[in-house]
Amino acid sequence: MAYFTNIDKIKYEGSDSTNPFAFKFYNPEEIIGGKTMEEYLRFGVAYWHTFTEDLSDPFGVGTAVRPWDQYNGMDLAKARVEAAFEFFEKLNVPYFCFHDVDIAPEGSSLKESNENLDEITAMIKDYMKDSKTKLLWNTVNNFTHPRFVHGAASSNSADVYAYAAAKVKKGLEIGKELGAENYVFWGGREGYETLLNTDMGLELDNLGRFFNMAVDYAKEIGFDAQFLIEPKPKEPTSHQYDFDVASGYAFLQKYGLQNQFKFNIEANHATLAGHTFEHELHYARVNGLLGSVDANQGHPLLGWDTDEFPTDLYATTLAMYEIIKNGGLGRGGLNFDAKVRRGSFAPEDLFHAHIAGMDSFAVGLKVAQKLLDDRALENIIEERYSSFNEGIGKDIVDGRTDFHKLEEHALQLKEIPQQSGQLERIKSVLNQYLLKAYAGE
Ligand code: XLS
Ligand code: NI
Ligand code: NI
Repeated sequence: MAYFTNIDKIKYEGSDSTNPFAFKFYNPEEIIGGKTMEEYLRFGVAYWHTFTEDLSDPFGVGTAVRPWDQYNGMDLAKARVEAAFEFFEKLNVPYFCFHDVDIAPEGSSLKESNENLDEITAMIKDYMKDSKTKLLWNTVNNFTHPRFVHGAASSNSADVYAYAAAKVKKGLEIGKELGAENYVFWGGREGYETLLNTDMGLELDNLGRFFNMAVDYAKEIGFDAQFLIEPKPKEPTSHQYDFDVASGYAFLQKYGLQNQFKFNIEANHATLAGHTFEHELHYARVNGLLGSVDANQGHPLLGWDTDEFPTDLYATTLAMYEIIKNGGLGRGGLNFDAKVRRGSFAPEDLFHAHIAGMDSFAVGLKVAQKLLDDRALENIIEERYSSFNEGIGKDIVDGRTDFHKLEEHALQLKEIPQQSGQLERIKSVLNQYLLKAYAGE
């Protein structure tokens, strides 16, 4: 059955196109920096926001009008799979991502839930045979059901901990079955509301044990996906344990997991943590830990995870700058962990939103590649740190100094030359590149 009958395959028509169902900048075959845009950007559709989400918010019920609304239970789950693969094909995306509960309803017992998952997994596997769209990553939802009220792998209840482990075990098996490139752990409710009732040390140790057991089980079943932690500082708990890349990295090192995991970085989580998107990407990159990206954006006036589709070209450019410098995303991709606004309830809006996001990252890729080709920022940075290329600077970098030697150097200094950081000039260079890209230069 077809669900989006009035929409044809979305094609690239160029920046002059007035067709709302066409890409203006995303041209999958165009070569940028030696790779096609499709290979570089590795876009993914998030099943939960696009096929499961009803667009409710804390003040109102769902508004989404979806062509699969008439179904319930397992029929609904199956209709969503059919609609999803039609959507992937029409949008021409290489990847998708899901949580267990997005694809199949929970049953009245763990066993029944697993049976539902098996049935839908088999259906998805079948659809994947005739589709180019592959699984970027899967994960499990260990946060929605009331049993996870106090967390999952950081719960105070050992039974809940075991239940959470059983769900991840199943998630790893499904990932293997569908050939997932990655497996994601987002904290969900792994955090706390108040320290007044929390044993943080025990919770963190339990989390560390949990991740180690997940690594062991993936090895046991021969599931070779890249494991990713997705940091988020708050929401739903007031303090999430994997706050940002830096705290996640400390956690991984403490529990001996730093070689087993990389990070899945979400733009809106970065800003919630008081960072920029590019800060989180950069921090992960320079530590060799940039794995994948949840491509979205927050609202500048709202302090929660609004998960908007990415349209800020400044942000996509700086993000792609990091991704190119990383040599691409490897097995990761750009997953649109983004939902249409509550007012954008029509099925067509799902297409408009993805087209907007894909075009925005295509522009970002083009501008960032040009900035790098011209070494527009690289030269500025290189020059700025040139004092470390010779003399005492070179000795410091080569590890040939100690405090005696440095004091000796400092004592003979008469004047210390300083250079301007030229922030405004650099920002205007960035604008120049963005505007040149709009002009098609
Ligand atoms: C929630 C997270 C979630 C993860 C997957 O804020 O972004 O959607 O990406 O569990
Ligand atoms: Ni996410
Ligand atoms: Ni999020």
